[in-house]
Amino acid sequence: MVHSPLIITCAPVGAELTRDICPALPLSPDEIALAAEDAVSAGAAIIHLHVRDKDGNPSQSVEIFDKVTTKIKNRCDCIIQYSTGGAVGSPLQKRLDPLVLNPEMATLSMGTMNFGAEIYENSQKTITALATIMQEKNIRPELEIFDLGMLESVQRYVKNGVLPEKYHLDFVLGVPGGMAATISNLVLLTDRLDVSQTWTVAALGRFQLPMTAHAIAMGGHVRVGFEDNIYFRRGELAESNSQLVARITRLAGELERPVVTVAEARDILGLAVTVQR
Ligand code: KMH
Ligand code: ZN
Repeated sequence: MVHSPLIITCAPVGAELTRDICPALPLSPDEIALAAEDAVSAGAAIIHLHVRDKDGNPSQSVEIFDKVTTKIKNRCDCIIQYSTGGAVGSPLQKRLDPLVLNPEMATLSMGTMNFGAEIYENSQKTITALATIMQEKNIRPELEIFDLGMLESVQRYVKNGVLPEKYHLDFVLGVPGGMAATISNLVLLTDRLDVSQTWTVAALGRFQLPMTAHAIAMGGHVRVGFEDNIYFRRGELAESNSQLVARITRLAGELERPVVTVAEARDILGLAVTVQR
């Protein structure tokens, strides 16, 4: 695991944040594209993409996803991973809609949970519908695991042929209602995995830094960005998404995990290199 290449994902926007609490939050297509370019320059290979409408509200509009995707691609090469989670309460059809644009990757949340005061619905029907369309369109899913039971259910979907045998996971830790962002939880989760599977950690708030540091040491991959954490250090807001990515790149250097190129990330994740969408 030491010396193995590290994939950094940046989640620059999310669906929950507002400018009131995060003044540097990119919202317009140009702002999101610029944030993505800066994050990629700082070391990110994957951009986990949510988009906003002209009023800054979370949106699953195909037109906006298309616009932002084009703007990002005009600025840099990276793996664009669409959110199919959207905002809590987004109807299934809206969550599916952007997949018509054939992104290289998309997220797939693996179960229903309390998400703060709300319910984030991911029934078997929802998971199967999203996974099936991704399989049909050769879109690589990233399986979002918020709790242990979600990881344990992955095997059922593999057995049914709904998910591929080799998969990539994102352990999203620290959501109120999900698994806490602790080292022992991360060890519990990763102990259940076959070494052929790849995994990332996205930890919320103040847990982002220690959990990403541990993931780097454990041989996993990491996600940072405003969607999960808006602080650079205690009491100090991050100036930008790229500031958070750059810190991971520095940490990775110290821990001898070379940060991947985008081509290497495609190779590790089994993305078709010839399909440049
Ligand atoms: N906004 C959360 C309710 C994803 O992008 O796939 C869901 C989420 C997961 O952010
Ligand atoms: Zn997301």
